[in-house]
Order: sequence, then structure tokens, then C-alpha cells
Amino acid sequence: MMNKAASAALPSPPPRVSTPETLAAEIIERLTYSIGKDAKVAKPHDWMTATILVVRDRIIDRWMASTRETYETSGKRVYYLSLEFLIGRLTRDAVSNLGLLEEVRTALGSLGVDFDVIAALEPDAALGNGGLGRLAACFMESMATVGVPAYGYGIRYVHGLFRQQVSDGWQVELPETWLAHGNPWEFERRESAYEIGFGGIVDTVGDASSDTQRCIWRPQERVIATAYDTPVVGWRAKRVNTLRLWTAQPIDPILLDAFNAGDHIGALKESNKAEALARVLYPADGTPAGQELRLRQEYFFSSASLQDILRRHLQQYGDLRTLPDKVAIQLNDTHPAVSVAEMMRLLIDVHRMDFDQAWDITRKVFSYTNHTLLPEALESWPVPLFEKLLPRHMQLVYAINAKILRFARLEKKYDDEKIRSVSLIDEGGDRRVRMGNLAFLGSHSTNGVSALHTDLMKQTVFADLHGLYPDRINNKTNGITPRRWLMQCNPGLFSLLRETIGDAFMDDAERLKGLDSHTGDSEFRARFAAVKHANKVRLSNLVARRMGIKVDPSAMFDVQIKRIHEYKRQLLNIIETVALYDQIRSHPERDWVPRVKFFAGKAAPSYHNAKLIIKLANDVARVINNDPSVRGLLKIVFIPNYNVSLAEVMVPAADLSEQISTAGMEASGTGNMKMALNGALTIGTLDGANVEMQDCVGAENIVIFGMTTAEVAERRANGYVPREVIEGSRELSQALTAIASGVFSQNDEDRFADLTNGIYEHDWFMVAADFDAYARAQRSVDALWLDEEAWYSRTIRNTARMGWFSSDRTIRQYAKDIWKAGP
Ligand code: T68
Repeated sequence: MMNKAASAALPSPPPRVSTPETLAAEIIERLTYSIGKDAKVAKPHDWMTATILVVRDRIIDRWMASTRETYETSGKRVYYLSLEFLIGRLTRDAVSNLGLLEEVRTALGSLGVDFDVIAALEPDAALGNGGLGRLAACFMESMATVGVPAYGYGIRYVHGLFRQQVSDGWQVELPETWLAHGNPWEFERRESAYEIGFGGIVDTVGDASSDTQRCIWRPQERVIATAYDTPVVGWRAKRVNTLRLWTAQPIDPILLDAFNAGDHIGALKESNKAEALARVLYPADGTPAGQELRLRQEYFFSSASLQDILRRHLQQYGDLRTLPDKVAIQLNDTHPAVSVAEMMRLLIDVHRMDFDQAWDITRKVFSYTNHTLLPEALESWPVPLFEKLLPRHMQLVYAINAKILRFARLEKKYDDEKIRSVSLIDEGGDRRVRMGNLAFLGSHSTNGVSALHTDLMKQTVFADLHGLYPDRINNKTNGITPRRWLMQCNPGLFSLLRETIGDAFMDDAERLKGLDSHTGDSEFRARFAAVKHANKVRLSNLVARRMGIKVDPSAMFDVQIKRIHEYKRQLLNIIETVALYDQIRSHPERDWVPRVKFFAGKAAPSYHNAKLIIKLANDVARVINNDPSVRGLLKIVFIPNYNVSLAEVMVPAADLSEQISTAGMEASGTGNMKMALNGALTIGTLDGANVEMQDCVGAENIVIFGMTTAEVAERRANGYVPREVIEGSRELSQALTAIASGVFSQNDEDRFADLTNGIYEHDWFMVAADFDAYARAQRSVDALWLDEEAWYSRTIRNTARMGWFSSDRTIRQYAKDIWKAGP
């Protein structure tokens, strides 16, 4: 360590100049001295790495300044704990937020290198499954933009979400290796390393009658968590925050005794077990993973993050009693909920606080976001497993539970049934620890992700907890970052907007409103349409290149992109497509609107029906795309391996956005926001954030159909008989019969029986009940499409009025209402 005087005298690096000339010179320098390649033989990948290193330098300056500023102003820090960050590529985002897009492009151009080509070489960081992980990534960017001092904490998975191949129409999962060529965006921090324990026993030491008694957990297994940091640049690089991802290492990389005794495999056992922790992302969304390794991952990253947070706080403030003034920890779903018990353990066992004080601090520090009400997706762990892996935490869970249940019974006069529902332990069947209840009770705030979802939380899953703490549940409607999801993915629209309404919307998305007054301007409408067309040409080229399928960019591009799930009802869309196919063949004389139906999305590898839905989409596509009688009128394209980068091409090209989940089941949705912002019309149910989108864009500018949440509940309660509904709808029964009788699966007519029987027998997701309304809504979309003015004035109004869904707005609300942090 250097003394203060000496360190004060240390020079800073000279400020970087960012003209195309200096950038080009630095890129060559990095290529030569960091990568060791002569420009004459450098491969595109080398150029990409050299460019990132040069850009990174600019970020590091801002990064250090941001960190210093938070330290010096004693600012409150926000910690976003998430098992998923679905980031995608970083380079374009970083360069664009630095304001250096044109400079870097020109610099590379002068070296004979195309920026767009090398940017496309960067692998997607797919450390997430879907909406929840992508939301975390949007939030990281918005926290830096809005000026909230924040750290994201997660796991540095070696293998992110699997790569999806479609083989003979079936999904095939392949491992994904995003780190294969190194990752120039990350910094290994060997000095930030923490020991994480599992299993073992709890010793009690000291005298029970005095307050010196305490518990000591003696874990049987220990691993080391080490940090990797990635800078997150906000818009205009005003602030740079840190995404800190943990990797796992064994304490002893090799057991030498075993090795020397000839047990060469056994010698690596510990090491393999440790490294398994950060090896792979669980690919099941909406259905809990259930296995021990998942709980280990949850505890591993929670413990490492909390130890890091406490160390940082103690280093600066020396006293954990001030933690709630300086630290806010957001739990992204229940995946990090074991943090509540871990915080208690650290405060009580390690830092010697008493239980009540520790509980008070814990609740002030934590807050929790719920992302689903699907009962099968609510996490809980068998008590024996939890106890075996985390014996001390089990004790603390019981102690917390005793305190809560006493309060519920004595002060809130809860009866046995309500006591059972708020308990941390589910006593029905095998005993389980309920992570949702732990997260709720261990926090001062629990939020839903759309107004409807938050209301339903209060009425259903969390009703009795809400009764205990009526001020705790609050809403924070999701948002998306307009940098990635407008400015970067849709440069054509971005420049048209700047030209039309000026630059103010770049710093405040609600200023897009200025566009509203241009909807009547036919010249503007034509330019807006031309941008959309160009984006559709780009998608058409991608489809031709990757799949050898030709689509017509002047047809309507109808897009459903999201994880494949029964509640999201891709099946409703496919069945309606089959019905439309029938109609076109029966009435070729009608004025049909040419459509291309795009689907993309991954199914959890263990989710049988979701995989069958992918197969059905592909089988229907094969038949329809090869039928000359509908040529030019209907095409179906299932694009494999949906990821952030593919979304960046599909979102700007969508004319129609399908948001058709069964009402009450989609917590919010965020793809709905992305496509509407980029000038798509939404066809959707009154579910999740669609409800608030309708409020913002106006009922005439969105196509809403189908049952409401209340109607769905009522229908289910009153004995819904799908068979009757099917028999009452000619179109639907013909389409289902076609699917069930093997029209699309000639060599295997029972292939889709699980899907079709499901609809006939129970139709839990109300596909049949909503079918006619959906089909009618689709024909009303056709009518709008035929009237160009009607169409574009609506889609322009969508772009104009979607600014409220910027994640900057969401983050400001979290900062003000929940975290009490930031500007
Ligand atoms: C999504 N949830 C919601 N879960 O479905 C979506 N689950 O409506 C919402 O917009 C989004 O969260 C953001 O709030 C998920 O994406 C998961 O991915 C997931 C992952 C693991 C386990 C359970």
C-alpha cells in the first residue's frame, strides 16, 4: 500500500481524444500490442477485440469517476440481485451511449473495416431465459442513465441459455459457449473473493443464560466465489455502473493426496463440484427447476453478493447499523430470496447483532419484485433439502416464522387457515420452504410489474400477506430501454424522428409525443412507412440467408416472439392461421391481405407441450408454404434460436404485434412495449401491461379482444365446457379437426393429440373460448391494413405515445418510492 501523500501525487492517465484519427491509431496500437496481430493478417474477430479495448478505455475513465463520486458523496447504493441478466451484445450499446458511433464507424472505415460486420461477431451474452432477465439488463442500463449508483449481482454462467436448432420441425438444444473466444468486456477481480459454505452442522457456543450464546455454522463443503466486473454505460455516459458476476472455484483445485495415491479422477471431484455452480443457466422459465444445484446456485450468489455489500459498507462507514441509509437491495423474483436468511446469519452470527435489530435492518434493506402468479412457478424447497444444505438458515427461517405467526395471530387475529397461508413453511403434503413468503416478509416493499398484476397479487397469491402488511405491495410497471430498443435497433426511425421532432426525445422518451401532430401529414406518413419497409427488407434478407425462405416485404409482418408457453397462446395464433388458410382456399375471390406470420422463441427442454407447439408451427408452415393456392397470401416462418440480437431485427420489422395471453396470466410483458414503440399495431388481450398500453395509446390505436381476467375466472368457476364452444364455431372445429386428423402430420396423425385433446378436454388457457373473438379481431386488422392512412396514423400514434414505457421512468419510480436513492 502506498501512503496518502504518495498516492495523491500519482498521475492520472492523459484524457483520451476521440476523433476518428485518434481512434484509428489506437485501434491499430491495440491490434499490435494487446492482440499481437499485424493489421495485414488480422481477422475480423481481432478487429472487434481491438475496437472494444479502445472503446473500453473511454468507459473506464467514466467508471472510475462514477465510483469515486458515490464514495465521496456518501451516496446510497442500489444492489440489483438477479440470477439472470439477458444482455445480448454490448458493443453497439456502449459505443452509442458514449456518443461515438459515427467516430468509431469512420475510424474503422479508414482501416478498411466495416463496424456493422465486426459488431455482429460479438456473441450474445444470454445469461437469462426471457422477460425477467431482459428486464434486469434494461434496468442496469437505465440505472446508469438516470444516475442511480448501482451494482448488478449475478452468476457468470459458462453456458448461457441453450442454442435452439430446429431439426425436422423439432426443437433441439445445443450448448452455448459465449466465452469461447474470451470476453474483452469483463475484468476479473481476484481480490474480491469470498468463501461460501454448504451443509455441515450448527454448533452453539457460550452460555444459554447470558447473551454471549451464539451459533456457529460449520459447513461441510466450501467454495470460493470470485468476481468478474463488466461496466454498464448509461446514456451519454453520464454514469457507468458495475455488473458483478460470480464464478465458483474450489478451495483446493486438486486433492494432492488422492492424486498421489493414484485416484486421478477423485482428486478433481471437489474442483468439478465447485465449478458446476457457475456452469450453466437453468433453462426452465415459469416452471421451477426444483433440483439441488439450483438452490446451491441461489445461495452461492446471494451469499457472495451480501458479503461483498457488507464489506464495502464496513470499509466506508465502519458500522452496520447505518446499512439501511446507504444500501438498498432489490430481489429480482424469489431466486435470491435466501438472501433474507443469509443477511440475518451474517448480521447475527458474524457481526454479533441481536435478532430483532438484525430483522429490523434486513427488512429496511430488502425489497422484492414478483414476476409471476402461476402457482407452478412459485418457488419452494423441500424442508429436508433446505436443512441439509443450509442448516443455519433453516433455524433462522423457523425463528422468523415464529415471530411472524405470533404477530398474525395476536395482533391481526388470523385464524388457522390464514396462518397456514402466511407461514414460511407449506405444511400441506411434504413440508416446503416458501420463497415468495420469505421474500415478502423479509422486505419493506413487494412490487408487481403491471397495474393488473399488482392488483391480482393483492387478491390472490399474496392476499393474506397483504392483510398483514397492507402498505407493502406496490406497482412498478415494467419498461424497456429506448436506447437499445429504438435508437440502436431502428436507426432509420431514429433519424426520421430526430429530423421531425428534434433531439429532446433522446433524453426524455415522453417527448416522442411531439410526433402526434404529424400523424395527419401524408409526407411524414410515407417516410414512416418507408422506414418500416426497409426494416422488413432487412428481416426478409435474414430469413432468406438463414432459412432459404423468400418472403415478400410488402406483406403484413405479423410477429409473435417470446418464450413458448401455453399461457402465451402461440397455439391460438397457429390454429387461427390454419383457419385462415381454410378460408383463403374456400374463398379465393376475396380481397385477402397478404401476411407473413413470424414465430420465434425457445421452449424449456422439459416442457413437452411447448416443444410440440414448435413442431406444430413448423409442420403447418411446411404445408402452407408449399401450397400454391395461397401463394403470395400466407406464409409462416418459425425463425430458430430467438435471442436479443434476433429481436433487434424482428422488433423494428413488425407490423402487427401478437400479445394474446390468457387474461390474468402474463404479469406484464415487455416485447409488447418494444414492438409498439417501433410502430407496430398490437393485437392483444387485456392482460399485463397491455391494459396500460391501451390507456396510453388510446383504444382506437390497439386491437383488444377476448375475455377479461374476471370473465376468465367466472367462466372457469361456472364449469367451462370447451367441447360445446368448439362445436359452436365452424372455423375452430374445422381447424382443430384438420390438425387432429393429420393434415399437417401425414405420417403421424396422433402427433398433436396432446395439444388438441387438451383443448377439447379442459382448455385451461381458454383457446377455444377466445377463438372467435380473436379471429374477428384479425379480420378487423386486415380492414385497417387495407386503408393505408388508417394504418399508419395508428402505428405512428403508437410510437408517439409509448414513451412512458421507458425503463428510465420505471427506474425513477423504484428509486423514489422503494430505494430512496439516486438523484
Ligand atoms: C416474466 N417472467 C413475466 N420469468 O412472464 C413477464 N421464471 O410477464 C414479465 O414481463 C417479465 O417477467 C418481466 O417482469 C419471466 O421471464 C422467468 O424468466 C423465470 C426464470 C426462471 C424461473 C422462473
